[in-house]
Amino acid sequence: MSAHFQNNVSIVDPLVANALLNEKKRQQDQIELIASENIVSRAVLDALGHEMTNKTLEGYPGNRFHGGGKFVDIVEQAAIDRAKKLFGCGYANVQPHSGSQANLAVFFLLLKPEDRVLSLDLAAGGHLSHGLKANLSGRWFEAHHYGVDAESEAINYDELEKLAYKIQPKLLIAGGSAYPREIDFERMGQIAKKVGAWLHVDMAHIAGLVAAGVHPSPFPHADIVTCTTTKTLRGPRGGLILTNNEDWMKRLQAAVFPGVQGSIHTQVLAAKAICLGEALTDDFKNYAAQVKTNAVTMAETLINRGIRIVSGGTDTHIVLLDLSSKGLTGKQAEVVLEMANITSNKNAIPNDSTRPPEWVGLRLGTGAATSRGMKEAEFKKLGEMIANLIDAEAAGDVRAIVDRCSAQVAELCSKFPVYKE
Ligand code: DSN
Repeated sequence: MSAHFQNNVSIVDPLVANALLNEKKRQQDQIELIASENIVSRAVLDALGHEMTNKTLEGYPGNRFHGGGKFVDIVEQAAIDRAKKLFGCGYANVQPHSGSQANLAVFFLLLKPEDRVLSLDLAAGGHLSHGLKANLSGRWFEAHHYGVDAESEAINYDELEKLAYKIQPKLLIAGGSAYPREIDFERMGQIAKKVGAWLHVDMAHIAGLVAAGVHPSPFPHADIVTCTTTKTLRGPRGGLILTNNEDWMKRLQAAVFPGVQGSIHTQVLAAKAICLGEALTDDFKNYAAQVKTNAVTMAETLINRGIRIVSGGTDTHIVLLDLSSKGLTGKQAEVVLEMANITSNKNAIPNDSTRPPEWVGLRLGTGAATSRGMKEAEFKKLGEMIANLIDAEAAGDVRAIVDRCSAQVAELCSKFPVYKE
């Protein structure tokens, strides 16, 4: 057998092998609080590193442009069937390479260039693929945005309705990447109908919570739903598109392929099928409920320590901190947390600066650490550590606190290990 089939990465490419090893160790040694991350099962990892990656296929199960696709057909059909069952909808396209690609396919299906869309403002928790000027969606479509209520920092549906009447969008988009509160999909569906728009829900962040029934479902209110499989759904990097509109299915397939994508990431399809199967279990329902409980615990702990939480709390896995009263930027907090091996990300908060280095928000999420088995006691501890680190950074003297928190993080990481060797 040739060396090509035998030599592993440490023989072929020590530089990459080393980075892979270090990344694995980083994941064991750090507590991951980035809200868009999670830790997939060993089974999902098996699929991602599988020989199925060698297979090139275009088209859909039973109707392909290449031969040799019968085993990929099995996994794609399983992913479709499981997605439909999990989210209670009639049609699923499981091919999008990412959430942004899924959104692009929806635009390709429903809009013409310069059509109007109305979506959540980025600083209020929206997503760049919903019409940011620097994104294709903002260049090709006329994007308008709704924000959040100045006081509650949650969506004000009466205001949104007024704006929707004024803008008359063709597509109303719900969802985003830093909105911590439950979204009233029923009300949004009513608003969309009143103004003659379609409702597109991008549930990328909360898909796992929706799957487990701990966040209301966008169905039957949404016309079309997209998500990633990555975040609370705890699967591989990739996207899904879901709908109940039978008339759209054929055009939706064409919008994904050949509309915005070429061939499928075949091994990712297998990983998607696995994660969707996992999400149908009672274990996953318990996991998702714990994700939410942990977020509430962490938010309450931080509030009790005098840190302002945007919207005063959370109904999801996201806890968004406003560090302005501490005189800190999100970046400063992100750096000091990482010194203690806690990973997070700076984020805009409502009415924040448009310049990322000046953002005063820090976004935390509970999906990944909950996958390690951490519960309320650990998230209370994490909340206290984060508050200590922020206070120390604000006081300009972090060394002792960083040392103390690093030791506590190391203890938690060894008690809640990730993958076995
Ligand atoms: N949208 C980015 C985030 O939420 O972090 C990546 O998915």
